[in-house]
Amino acid sequence: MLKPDAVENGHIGAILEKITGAGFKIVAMKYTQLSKRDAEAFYSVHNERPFFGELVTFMTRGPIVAAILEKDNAVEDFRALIGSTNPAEAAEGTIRKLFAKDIGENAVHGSDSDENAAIEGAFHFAGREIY
Ligand code: 3AN
Repeated sequence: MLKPDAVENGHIGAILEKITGAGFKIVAMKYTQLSKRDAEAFYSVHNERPFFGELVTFMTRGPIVAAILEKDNAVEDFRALIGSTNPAEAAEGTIRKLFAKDIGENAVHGSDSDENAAIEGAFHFAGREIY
């Protein structure tokens, strides 16, 4: 997902260019906005964390871009491309270093495993929207 901060700041095009330039193929994509219920479900693994309310408020405050990306070693390579969760700790040239403000508003989400990528892809897309 390109998160609400990335959309608000006009970074959709630049971030997608980094993603496709790194060899990822976009197999599904949409511009949408999460409801409170959507965000609570998507981030349910974090529902005991102190920042959960803040995370849900942020993720629902404006539109996002959701996408499914395909590449060999996609999960690991995408996490390398986006950089650390906290942009202050992200490597130079990573998407979060370039486009994110702080650990809460960090521009992009990437799945942390193939299993979660399948769950998260199905959260956003019907089978006929995946090419
Ligand atoms: P990542 O997105 O890099 O996998 P996670 O899974 O540790 O990071 O965190 C999920 C989301 O929760 C992050 N994308 C981030 O926006 C948010 N988050 C993590 N830690 C904090 C924090 N200390 N304060 C506010 N938001 C946080």
